[in-house]
Amino acid sequence: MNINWYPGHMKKAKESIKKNLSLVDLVYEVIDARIPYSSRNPEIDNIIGDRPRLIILNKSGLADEKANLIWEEYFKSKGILAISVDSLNNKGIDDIISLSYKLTKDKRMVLEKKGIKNRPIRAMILGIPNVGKSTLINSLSKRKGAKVGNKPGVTKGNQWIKIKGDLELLDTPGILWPKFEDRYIGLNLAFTGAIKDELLDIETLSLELIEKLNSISISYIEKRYNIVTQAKTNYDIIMEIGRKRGCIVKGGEVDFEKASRIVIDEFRKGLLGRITLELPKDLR
Ligand SMILES: Nc1nc2c(ncn2[C@@H]2O[C@H](COP(=O)(O)OP(=O)(O)OP(=O)(O)O)[C@@H](O)[C@H]2O)c(=O)[nH]1
Ligand SMILES: [Mg+2]
Repeated sequence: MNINWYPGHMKKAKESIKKNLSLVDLVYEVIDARIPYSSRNPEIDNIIGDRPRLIILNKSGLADEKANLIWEEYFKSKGILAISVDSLNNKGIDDIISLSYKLTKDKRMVLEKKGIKNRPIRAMILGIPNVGKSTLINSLSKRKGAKVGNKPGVTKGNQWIKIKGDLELLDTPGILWPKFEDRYIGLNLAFTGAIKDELLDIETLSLELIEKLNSISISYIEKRYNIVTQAKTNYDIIMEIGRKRGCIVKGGEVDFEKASRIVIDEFRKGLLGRITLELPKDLR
C-alpha cells in the first residue's frame, strides 16, 4: 500500500489542513468516481466538521454514468451534496460554481448583515492522492484566470485563485491519506493508479483486475479483447490477451508481465468502457 504515510505524517497533514480550513467557508472533497468509497479519507467527516461541503465525484467520464447518479443520490441521502465532474475535460465545472453559491448562501447573508461587502467566499480542495485535485484546480482557475496573490494579514502566505465572481480557491489542496486497512480498498486504489506501480506486483494486480471486472460484467474483457472468458482462469485470460496482443518472448512464450500491463493501462485509460468498481450496495 501507500507506504509514504506514517502516523506522524497523518498528524502533520491533519494539522496543516485544519489551519487552512479555518480560512475557508467551503470545502470541495474530491473523490474518484470509479471508487467513491475507497477513495475517501477515513477521517474526512471529523476533519471537515460542519463546514459547508461539496463532494466532487471526479473522473466521472471514466465511471459508469448510471453509477455516478447512484452515488450522487447516496451522498444526498447522507446529507451531503455531491456532483459528477470530469476536470480533465472541464465537464461539470460550472455546476461546482453554482452549487458553491448555493452552499454558502447563509454565510454570505451573515456577512451582508454585518455590513461586510465584497468579501469573497473562500474554498479549498481536499482529497487523497491521485483523485485529480491539481487537475481540478487548473480547470477551476481557467474559469477566471488570474491569481489573487498574497493578502497580508488575512491569508498570510496563501495564494488564492479567483474562480468566479466572489469565489476564491486556495491554490494548494489538502492531501489526505487513504484508508489502507483493508485489502479490498487497497486493490481498488491500485487498479485506478492511486498507488505507485513500483510498489505493486503488476501480475497479481492484473489477475485481480480480471476477477473484479468479470464480477461486474464479463462483457468488459470479452468485448475489448474479443475473447471468451467463461470457464477460463484469470491466468488463462491474461495469457490469451498476451497472445492476441503479440506479447511474446523468445521461444514463443507469452510475456505475462507485458500482457498484465496492457490490461491495467487500458482499464485506467477507460478503453474497456466506463466502469465503476463499487456501488453503495457493495459497502459492508
Ligand atoms: N479522465 C480523467 N482523468 C483525470 C481527471 N482528473 C485528473 N485526472 C488524471 O488523474 C491523474 C492524477 O491527477 P492529479 O490532478 O495530478 O491528481 P492529484 O489529486 O493532484 O494527485 P496528487 O498531487 O498526487 O495528490 C492525472 O493523470 C490526471 O490527468 C478527470 O476528471 N478525468
Ligand atoms: Mg496534485
